[in-house]
Amino acid sequence: MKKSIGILCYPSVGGSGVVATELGMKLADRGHDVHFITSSMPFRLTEYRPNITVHLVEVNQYSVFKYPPYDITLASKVAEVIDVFDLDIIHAHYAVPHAVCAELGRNMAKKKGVAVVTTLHGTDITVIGQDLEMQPAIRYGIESSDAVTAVSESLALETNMTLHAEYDIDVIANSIDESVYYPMRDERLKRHYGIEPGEVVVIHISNFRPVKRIDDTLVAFAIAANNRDMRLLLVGDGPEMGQTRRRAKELGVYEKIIFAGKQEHVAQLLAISDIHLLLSEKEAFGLVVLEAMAVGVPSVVSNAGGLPEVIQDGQTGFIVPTYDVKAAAERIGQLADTPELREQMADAGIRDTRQRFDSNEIVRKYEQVYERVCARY
Ligand code: GMT
Repeated sequence: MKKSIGILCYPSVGGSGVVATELGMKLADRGHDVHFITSSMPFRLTEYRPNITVHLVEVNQYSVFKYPPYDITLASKVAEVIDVFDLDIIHAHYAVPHAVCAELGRNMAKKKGVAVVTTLHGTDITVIGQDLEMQPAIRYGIESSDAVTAVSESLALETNMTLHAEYDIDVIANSIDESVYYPMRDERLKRHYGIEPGEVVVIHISNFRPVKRIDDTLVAFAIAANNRDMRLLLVGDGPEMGQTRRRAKELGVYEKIIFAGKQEHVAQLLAISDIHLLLSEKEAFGLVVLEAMAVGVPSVVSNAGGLPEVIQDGQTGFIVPTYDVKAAAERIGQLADTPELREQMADAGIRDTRQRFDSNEIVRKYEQVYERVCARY
């Protein structure tokens, strides 16, 4: 049955915002009324759909406020949107503050019987959840939700371990927009970046936060690139970027690196790449690994969090022990030296994306959760 769904998410670049926005667009395509309640326009919301409305949360900067009350303003907005648009469900992406604000908002609303679904994305548990001061808020958000989903089995397990709980969590994997991420190559763009024919391009895309272990990426690349014609394409920006540049110089690989900066359209950059590298310390799912797979770029990933649920070791990419830069370098070298292996893994990855991560199938799983929770009211 068609529903009116409020989606709370971080609108800017970041996996959880991307997943929430793409889910909202798919739900709208399937006839649901979707209301994004967020601080700015979700950046992946690029096409007009009549049944999507964006409600912006504007925080007043009164001088009495030392800290602008974003969370309270968001909760008030949730209540307003519930009442004005007769919402059935609030779907909060990321435990804090969104799950907590969803609960506060539905309590403030005049309309009763609105269900709350919370999706855990990763750092809300694996990083923020480690902060004992935040745990009561995260627990409250989870326990007051009618259903909780996590993007991988690993994250569901870690949630229960971190919070010493036995929550019943539905695991629903991430998916990608198949009209954006599909098998493609782009030789012209290679020329733009000065990539010579025969050079193997290794790509890393992230928000350059400590959890991504950029140093391991640089060291693994430096080992593999010794005596090989290779370039490292770094996409994204974040707190570790300064250190990344310094370290690249120290390791003598600076000249081999293309710093592409923060980019919203990474499919085109994947299309000029041969190997994708993600050696995070923690990674609940690794949406970018799925994006690479869909474009036909095999990944070398660390054995962290949900990454082994996305990559099938030796089939669609390689999994190496977390922090083991030598093992990562060996796998990068193996892929660089064997184009047939890259091609074989690319084909297997494209097939696997279609089989296990079909976006329609994944949206249907969320719809089943919505049906289940709405039946309670
Ligand atoms: O660190 C990031 O990559 C951003 C972060 C976020 O919260 O937006 O991504 C998390 O959610 C993504 C979407 O579900 C997952 O694919 C990422 O694995 C997860 N990041 C981490 O767990 C570090």
